[in-house]
Amino acid sequence: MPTALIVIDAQVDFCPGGRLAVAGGDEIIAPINDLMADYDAVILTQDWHPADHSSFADSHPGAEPFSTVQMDYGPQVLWPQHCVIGSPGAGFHPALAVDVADVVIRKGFRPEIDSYSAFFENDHQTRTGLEGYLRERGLMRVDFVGLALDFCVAWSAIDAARLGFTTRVIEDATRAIDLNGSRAAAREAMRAAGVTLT
Ligand code: VGL
Ligand code: ZN
Repeated sequence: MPTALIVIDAQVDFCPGGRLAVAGGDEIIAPINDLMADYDAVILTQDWHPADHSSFADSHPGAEPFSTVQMDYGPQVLWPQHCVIGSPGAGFHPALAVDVADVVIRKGFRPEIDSYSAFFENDHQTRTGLEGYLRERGLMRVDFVGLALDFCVAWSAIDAARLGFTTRVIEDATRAIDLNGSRAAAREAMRAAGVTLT
Protein backbone atom coordinates (compact mmCIF):
# COMPACT_ATOMS: atom_id res chain seq x y z
CA MET A 1 0.00 0.00 0.00
CA PRO A 2 1.42 3.44 -0.90
CA THR A 3 2.84 4.87 2.28
CA ALA A 4 3.79 8.39 3.36
CA LEU A 5 6.40 9.38 5.91
CA ILE A 6 5.06 12.40 7.80
CA VAL A 7 7.80 14.34 9.60
CA ILE A 8 6.24 16.46 12.35
CA ASP A 9 7.81 19.82 13.26
CA ALA A 10 11.53 18.94 12.92
CA GLN A 11 12.31 22.61 13.54
CA VAL A 12 15.08 24.61 15.20
CA ASP A 13 12.91 25.81 18.11
CA PHE A 14 12.08 22.22 19.15
CA CYS A 15 15.75 21.18 19.22
CA PRO A 16 18.29 21.86 22.01
CA GLY A 17 19.08 25.59 22.03
CA GLY A 18 15.61 26.43 20.64
CA ARG A 19 12.78 28.28 22.36
CA LEU A 20 10.72 25.18 23.15
CA ALA A 21 13.52 22.65 23.15
CA VAL A 22 12.65 18.96 23.36
CA ALA A 23 15.43 16.92 25.00
CA GLY A 24 17.31 14.97 22.34
CA GLY A 25 15.28 16.54 19.53
CA ASP A 26 18.36 16.88 17.33
CA GLU A 27 19.21 13.16 17.73
CA ILE A 28 16.33 12.10 15.48
CA ILE A 29 17.24 14.17 12.41
CA ALA A 30 19.79 11.74 10.90
CA PRO A 31 17.54 8.69 11.48
CA ILE A 32 14.63 10.54 9.83
CA ASN A 33 16.77 11.34 6.79
CA ASP A 34 17.70 7.66 6.52
CA LEU A 35 14.04 6.61 6.58
CA MET A 36 12.92 8.91 3.77
CA ALA A 37 14.12 6.68 0.90
CA ASP A 38 11.79 3.87 2.03
CA TYR A 39 8.57 5.82 1.31
CA ASP A 40 6.32 6.69 -1.62
CA ALA A 41 6.02 10.26 -0.33
CA VAL A 42 7.66 12.43 2.29
CA ILE A 43 5.56 15.15 3.94
CA LEU A 44 6.89 17.76 6.37
CA THR A 45 4.87 19.80 8.83
CA GLN A 46 6.00 23.18 10.09
CA ASP A 47 4.67 24.87 13.25
CA TRP A 48 4.15 28.45 12.05
CA HIS A 49 2.82 31.05 14.48
CA PRO A 50 2.28 34.83 14.35
CA ALA A 51 4.30 36.60 17.08
CA ASP A 52 1.14 37.32 19.12
CA HIS A 53 -0.30 33.82 18.83
CA SER A 54 -2.94 32.89 21.43
CA SER A 55 -0.98 29.75 22.44
CA PHE A 56 1.89 31.88 23.75
CA ALA A 57 1.99 32.69 27.48
CA ASP A 58 3.10 36.23 26.55
CA SER A 59 -0.30 36.79 24.95
CA HIS A 60 -2.04 36.23 28.32
CA PRO A 61 -0.98 38.86 30.90
CA GLY A 62 0.15 37.23 34.15
CA ALA A 63 0.11 33.68 32.74
CA GLU A 64 3.10 31.37 33.18
CA PRO A 65 4.48 29.24 30.35
CA PHE A 66 3.32 25.59 30.61
CA SER A 67 0.12 26.56 32.47
CA THR A 68 -3.26 25.68 30.96
CA VAL A 69 -6.09 28.06 30.06
CA GLN A 70 -9.60 27.52 28.76
CA MET A 71 -10.11 28.62 25.15
CA ASP A 72 -13.40 28.60 23.19
CA TYR A 73 -12.33 25.22 21.79
CA GLY A 74 -11.21 23.66 25.10
CA PRO A 75 -8.10 23.56 27.31
CA GLN A 76 -4.90 24.95 25.84
CA VAL A 77 -1.37 24.73 27.24
CA LEU A 78 0.38 28.11 27.09
CA TRP A 79 3.84 27.79 25.54
CA PRO A 80 6.89 30.00 25.45
CA GLN A 81 6.97 31.92 22.18
CA HIS A 82 8.23 29.53 19.46
CA CYS A 83 8.25 28.97 15.69
CA VAL A 84 7.37 32.58 14.91
CA ILE A 85 6.67 33.03 11.19
CA GLY A 86 9.86 33.86 9.34
CA SER A 87 12.14 33.57 12.41
CA PRO A 88 15.24 31.34 12.41
CA GLY A 89 13.62 29.12 15.06
CA ALA A 90 10.73 28.36 12.72
CA GLY A 91 13.11 26.93 10.14
CA PHE A 92 13.69 23.22 9.71
CA HIS A 93 16.71 21.73 11.49
CA PRO A 94 19.63 22.54 9.17
CA ALA A 95 20.54 18.86 8.75
CA LEU A 96 17.00 17.74 7.77
CA ALA A 97 16.81 16.53 4.16
CA VAL A 98 14.05 18.97 3.20
CA ASP A 99 14.72 18.66 -0.55
CA VAL A 100 13.28 15.15 -0.50
CA ALA A 101 9.85 16.36 0.69
CA ASP A 102 6.89 16.51 -1.73
CA VAL A 103 4.91 19.00 0.35
CA VAL A 104 5.13 21.13 3.49
CA ILE A 105 2.00 21.59 5.62
CA ARG A 106 2.10 24.70 7.81
CA LYS A 107 -0.11 24.87 10.90
CA GLY A 108 -0.89 27.21 13.76
CA PHE A 109 -0.89 30.37 11.64
CA ARG A 110 -4.34 31.55 12.74
CA PRO A 111 -3.81 33.87 15.73
CA GLU A 112 -6.82 32.63 17.71
CA ILE A 113 -6.29 28.87 17.52
CA ASP A 114 -3.44 26.43 18.03
CA SER A 115 -2.89 23.40 15.83
CA TYR A 116 -1.06 20.37 17.18
CA SER A 117 -2.44 17.93 14.63
CA ALA A 118 -1.30 17.94 11.02
CA PHE A 119 -4.96 17.32 10.01
CA PHE A 120 -7.12 19.55 12.23
CA GLU A 121 -6.54 22.61 14.38
CA ASN A 122 -7.23 22.24 18.08
CA ASP A 123 -10.99 22.82 17.59
CA HIS A 124 -10.95 19.42 15.80
CA GLN A 125 -12.89 21.05 12.95
CA THR A 126 -10.66 23.44 10.99
CA ARG A 127 -8.81 21.36 8.40
CA THR A 128 -5.26 21.76 7.15
CA GLY A 129 -5.92 19.99 3.83
CA LEU A 130 -3.59 17.07 4.59
CA GLU A 131 -6.36 14.44 4.52
CA GLY A 132 -7.36 15.47 1.00
CA TYR A 133 -3.74 15.51 -0.15
CA LEU A 134 -3.13 11.97 1.11
CA ARG A 135 -6.40 10.61 -0.33
CA GLU A 136 -5.89 12.20 -3.75
CA ARG A 137 -2.49 10.53 -3.94
CA GLY A 138 -3.78 7.20 -2.62
CA LEU A 139 -1.45 7.33 0.37
CA MET A 140 -3.62 5.38 2.79
CA ARG A 141 -0.78 4.29 5.05
CA VAL A 142 1.13 6.86 7.11
CA ASP A 143 4.15 6.59 9.38
CA PHE A 144 4.88 9.45 11.79
CA VAL A 145 8.21 10.68 13.15
CA GLY A 146 9.35 14.02 14.63
CA LEU A 147 8.54 16.37 17.51
CA ALA A 148 7.03 16.26 19.94
CA LEU A 149 5.77 12.71 20.52
CA ASP A 150 3.25 13.72 23.20
CA PHE A 151 1.76 16.72 21.40
CA CYS A 152 1.95 17.20 17.66
CA VAL A 153 2.97 13.61 16.77
CA ALA A 154 0.29 12.04 19.00
CA TRP A 155 -2.53 14.36 17.92
CA SER A 156 -1.62 13.85 14.26
CA ALA A 157 -1.41 10.07 14.56
CA ILE A 158 -4.72 9.81 16.46
CA ASP A 159 -6.48 11.93 13.82
CA ALA A 160 -4.93 9.84 11.03
CA ALA A 161 -6.19 6.60 12.59
CA ARG A 162 -9.68 8.08 13.13
CA LEU A 163 -9.76 9.21 9.51
CA GLY A 164 -9.13 5.63 8.40
CA PHE A 165 -5.43 5.69 7.56
CA THR A 166 -3.29 2.74 8.62
CA THR A 167 -1.13 4.57 11.12
CA ARG A 168 2.19 3.91 12.80
CA VAL A 169 4.52 6.00 14.94
CA ILE A 170 8.22 5.11 14.74
CA GLU A 171 9.01 5.95 18.34
CA ASP A 172 12.82 5.86 17.99
CA ALA A 173 12.53 8.78 15.60
CA THR A 174 10.49 10.93 18.04
CA ARG A 175 11.19 12.70 21.33
CA ALA A 176 8.69 13.88 23.98
CA ILE A 177 8.19 17.11 25.96
CA ASP A 178 6.70 15.05 28.85
CA LEU A 179 4.70 17.72 30.67
CA ASN A 180 2.89 16.27 33.75
CA GLY A 181 2.94 12.71 32.42
CA SER A 182 1.91 13.72 28.91
CA ARG A 183 4.21 11.11 27.33
CA ALA A 184 2.52 8.13 28.99
CA ALA A 185 -0.94 9.63 28.39
CA ALA A 186 -0.19 10.21 24.72
CA ARG A 187 1.10 6.65 24.22
CA GLU A 188 -2.06 5.25 25.82
CA ALA A 189 -4.33 7.51 23.74
CA MET A 190 -2.54 6.51 20.54
CA ARG A 191 -2.90 2.80 21.31
CA ALA A 192 -6.59 3.28 22.15
CA ALA A 193 -7.10 5.02 18.78
CA GLY A 194 -5.55 2.08 16.92
CA VAL A 195 -2.14 3.59 16.23
CA THR A 196 0.75 1.09 16.06
CA LEU A 197 3.80 2.17 18.07
CA THR A 198 6.97 0.59 16.67
C1 VGL B 1 4.27 21.51 19.50
C2 VGL B 1 3.73 22.60 21.43
C3 VGL B 1 3.44 23.74 20.74
C4 VGL B 1 4.75 20.26 18.85
C5 VGL B 1 3.97 22.66 18.79
O1 VGL B 1 5.25 20.32 17.71
O2 VGL B 1 4.62 19.18 19.48
N1 VGL B 1 4.13 21.48 20.82
N2 VGL B 1 3.57 23.77 19.42
ZN1 ZN C 1 3.37 25.58 18.42
